[in-house]
Order: sequence, then C-alpha cells, then structure tokens
Amino acid sequence: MEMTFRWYGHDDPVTLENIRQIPGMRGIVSAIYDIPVGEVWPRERIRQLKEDIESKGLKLSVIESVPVHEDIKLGKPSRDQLIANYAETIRNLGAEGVNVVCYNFMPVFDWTRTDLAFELPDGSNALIFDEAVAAKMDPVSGELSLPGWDASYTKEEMKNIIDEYGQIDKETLWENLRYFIERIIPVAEAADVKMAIHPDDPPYDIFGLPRIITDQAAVERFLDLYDSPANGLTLCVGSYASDPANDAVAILRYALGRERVNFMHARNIKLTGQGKSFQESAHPTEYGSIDMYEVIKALVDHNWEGPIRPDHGRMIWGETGRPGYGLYDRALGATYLYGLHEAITKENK
Ligand SMILES: [Mn+2]
Repeated sequence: MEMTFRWYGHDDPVTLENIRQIPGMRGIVSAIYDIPVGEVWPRERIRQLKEDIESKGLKLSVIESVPVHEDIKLGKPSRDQLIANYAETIRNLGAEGVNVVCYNFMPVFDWTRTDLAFELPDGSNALIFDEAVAAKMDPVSGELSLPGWDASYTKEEMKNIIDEYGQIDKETLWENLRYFIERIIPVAEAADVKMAIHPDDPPYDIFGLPRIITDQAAVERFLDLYDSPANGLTLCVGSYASDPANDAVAILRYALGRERVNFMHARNIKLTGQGKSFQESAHPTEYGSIDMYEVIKALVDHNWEGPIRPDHGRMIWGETGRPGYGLYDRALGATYLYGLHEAITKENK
C-alpha cells in the first residue's frame, strides 16, 4: 500500500514539510479548491499542484475530490454540459499523470457531524455525530447550522435545493448516478484514471435527503452499473462502520475480491450504543468499533497496492486547525497503519 496524507493546499496549517517527516509517507491527497464546482480544471493548474508537491519530495497520488455538481445528481438538463466539463477535467488529470480521483454522490451535504470538537475522556477533541441532536436540526430554518453545511448557499437557495431533492427518490438518484457513470467511466478508462466513489457519510438518509452509497448491497449494485477497474471505490471504513448494521471489514473484503478498491480511507469510529450515534476515535482497534488489524490484514491478503490515508484525526497536544485534519493524530494514525502493515506482511511470508 502507498501511505498518503490529505493536504488542503497552501492555506493548510499543515505543511508539506510537516507531512514529509511522517515515517512511511509517500503521497499527497489534494485538490484544486478555488475552481467553482462544474468548471474544468485547466492542465496548468493541475501541473502546478503536482510540481508544488513533487518539489517537497512527495507525489500527488489522489485527487480528493473532483466535486459532482448538484444538477448532475438532480438529473437536470444542464447536466450534459456539466458532465462534459467533468470529463474534460478527468482527461486533464490523466494527461498530467494523476491516476486516482475520489468523488461522492451525496445530495447537498458532504459529511455531516453534530460537533467538531467534542471532548473525549482523555482531553482530546473529536468530531461526533449525535443522532438526537441531528434529528432536531433543520438546514432550512437557519437557526442551527452544522459544519459541512455549504455556507455559499443563502437560506432561500438552501430551501430550494432541498425542495428539489424532495422531488426525487432513491431510485431516481441511482438512475442519475448511472447516467453520470456511463459517460465518465469510458473517459476515465481512456485517460488511465481510476474513479473512486466515497460512501455517504454517515451512510443513511439525513434531513430527508436520499443517500444511496450506504452498505454492501449498494456497493454491489454500484459496481454492477459499469464493470471496469476505472469504476471503483474509496473504501472509507469509518463511514461504512457508522451504520451499526454494516460490517465494514466484510464490505472491504468483498470489494477487494472484485478488485475495485481504488483508494482507502482508514479511520476508526466508536459507536456509542445510542442508535446510530458515534464518535470519531484514535485509529487503533482498542479505541473504536473497527478492528483495524482486520482492515490491514484484508489489504495484505489481497496484495493490495493502492493509496491509503489516515482519515480524520482527533485534535491533540493543543493543536488548532481544520477539524479532523490536524497533523499530530493523523500522523500517529499513519505510523500505526504502517506498523500493522509491516507486521502482517512479515507474518504472511
Ligand atoms: Mn472518508
């Protein structure tokens, strides 16, 4: 496996110099953040990002993400032009030697949490999702807002877009995903780019919005939409595991068996036992609900060689910065994953 680290560009308080000093670190997961969703990423901008990263001794391993415009998810008439733009971005990435692209198909909201700095018993701060708190929140009222809610929407626009999603059910969302996949995957194949869909996080409907990439049945259905190595997954074990009904390791083994894991997110979460509520935890098995040894063992058993990153980390040692994306706890996660990988690889010989 290739150890990677997410970097938010030159505004990120975590620098490439910091990241380079983490043992075992090889690659960077990043994106171009200032191009509006739906517009083409020019080759020069991709090349610049790549050169910035390579100048620090790392490689640009994965783009996370090239966002999918809401009109594509909604199946609006404007989607054909937006898909053509997306395809152009994929061709440009391939031409610049970037070969893995993470994306998601979640309506309106990306990941959702109810608190970004919940204090754990050891004094560290973590992102948590409390089902009871989420149930009381209304994205339209504007009274309460959750992190991850797109501040670029006005209250009225937010209401409109949520109303639009009210008109489509899960089957329509699947149909719109199929429409997108059938047009993008052939382009990705030709450009030598592997697409990697991230599961919905958390993997169930939120605020009445449909969510479809949620469990093993969804993974099977998704992979069957278009059978190609370019049509794969970002296997985020933390996201899948945040539904107590899911066995994240079983989903991982299934996807590895089909050779469709194009990118790994390794993060632990602890189900609190209260419905679907969970807290993000330190990476090691004993702190969460995911057996991280079994995660890495599955990768080693399948001789998997793709990019993996520690996903969110806690805030520890007084660090401040982007919630979930501090340096210290993610670095601890990376070295832990690296250690598991070394041990299991040697045991398997
Ligand atoms: Mn993830």
